[in-house]
Amino acid sequence: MNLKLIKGMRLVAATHNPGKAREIEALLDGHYTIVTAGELNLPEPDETESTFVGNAMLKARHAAQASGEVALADDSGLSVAALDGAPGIYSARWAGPTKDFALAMKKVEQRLEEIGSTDRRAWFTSALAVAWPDGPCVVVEGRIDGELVFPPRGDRGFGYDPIFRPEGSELTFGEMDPVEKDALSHRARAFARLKAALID
Ligand code: ITT
Repeated sequence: MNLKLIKGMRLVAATHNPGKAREIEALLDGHYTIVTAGELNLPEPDETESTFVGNAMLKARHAAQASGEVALADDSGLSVAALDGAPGIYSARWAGPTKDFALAMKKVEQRLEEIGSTDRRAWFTSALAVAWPDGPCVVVEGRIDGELVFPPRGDRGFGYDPIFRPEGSELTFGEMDPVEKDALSHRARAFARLKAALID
C-alpha cells in the first residue's frame, strides 16, 4: 500500500474552521485539490479523545470513511503554562457555541488574574493526521512556544492569534502577515514533518 500524497490528488480537509482551512491550503503550496468537510457537508464528529493526536486521528478517520477519500485533519490549541496547559484540547470549546474568541481570550486573562500569576508562557500545538478510507493513518505534531499579551493585538489570523506572540517576534500572530505566520507556526512545523513523511 502506497502511503504517499501524490501531487495533484484530491484531499479532504477534515475541518469546519475556515481560518484553519485557509492555512492548510497555503501550507500545501497549492499542490492538491482541497475540498473541505464543510463543503462536502460531512457531519462534525465529537472530539472524544484526550490528546491532540487522538482527536486529529479521530477527525481524519471519520472524514475518510464518510467521504471515501484521503482526509487530512488538524487538531490544535493554545496551552498556557500557568493554567497547567489549559485550554489545550478544549481551546475551541472555551469560545462557546457561538465561537466567540474575544470571550475565550478574556477567559484566559481572567483565569490568570484569578490565580494571580504573572507567568505568561504559552504554546500552540497542531497535530496533523492523514487517513486513508481503507484504514491506515499517519499522524505528526508541531509546537511553537511564545508568550501571551493582553490586551489582544491585531485582527489577522483566527482564534487566539491576537494574544499570542511567538518567541523571537515582536508581533502577535494576529498582527503578522499570514505568510510570516505560516513560516514559523505550530501548524507549519507539523506540516514540515508531514511532508517529510508523505511527500516524495
Ligand atoms: P475543526 O475541528 O473543524 O478543525 P475547530 O476550530 O473545532 O475546527 P479544534 O478542535 O482543533 O478545531 O480547535 C482548535 C482551536 O484552537 C481553534 O478553534 C482555535 O481557536 C485554536 N487554534 C488552533 N490553532 C490556532 C492558530 O493557529 N491560531 C489561533 N488559534 C488557534
